[in-house]
Amino acid sequence: MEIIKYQFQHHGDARGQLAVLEEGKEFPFPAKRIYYIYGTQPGIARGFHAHKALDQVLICIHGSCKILLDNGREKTTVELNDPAEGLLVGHGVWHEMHDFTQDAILLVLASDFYQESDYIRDYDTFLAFMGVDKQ
Ligand code: T46
Repeated sequence: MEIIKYQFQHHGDARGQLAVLEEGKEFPFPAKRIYYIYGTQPGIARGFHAHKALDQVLICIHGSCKILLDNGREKTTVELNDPAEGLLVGHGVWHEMHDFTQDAILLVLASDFYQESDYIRDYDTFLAFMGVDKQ
C-alpha cells in the first residue's frame, strides 16, 4: 500500500533544531484538533481501529514508535523516529501503534474534532466497510 510521508521545514543552526508545518504545504488539511500520546508503557500497543472520515498526520516528535497500516488488502509497518517527518494515516486505514520507546511522544494533527461515531473498532466491521471479503 502507498505510504505518504511529509518532510517538514527544518531550520537548524548552532542553537539546535526547529521544524515548521504549514497547512497546505507540509500537511494537506486544516488541523481542527491536535493531540499527543506520551508515557506509553513498555509492551503496550494502541490504536486497533480505523476512521470512517478522519484524516490524520502522525509525527513522533521524541523517541520512536512503529505504526502498522492496513487497508484491508495490504499491511505495512512504518517506523517513526524523525521529528521533522509526518506520516499520513488517512480515513479507511486500520492502524495500530506499537514499540513505543519510553521517551516517545506521538503528536497527531487531525482533520476534525473527536467523534467516537467516526471510529471502527472491530476488524470485521472494518473489512465490510472497505468492501473486502473476509479471507
Ligand atoms: C487515532 C490514534 C492515532 C478523546 O476524548 N478525545 C480525543 O481527541 C482523543 C484522541 C481521544 N479521546 C479519548 C477516547 C478514549 O476514551 O481518549 C481515550 C483514549 O483514546 P483511544 O483509546 O482511541 O486512543 P488510541 O491511542 O488507541 O487512538 C488515538 C486516537 O483516539 C485515534 O483517533 O487514530 O490515536
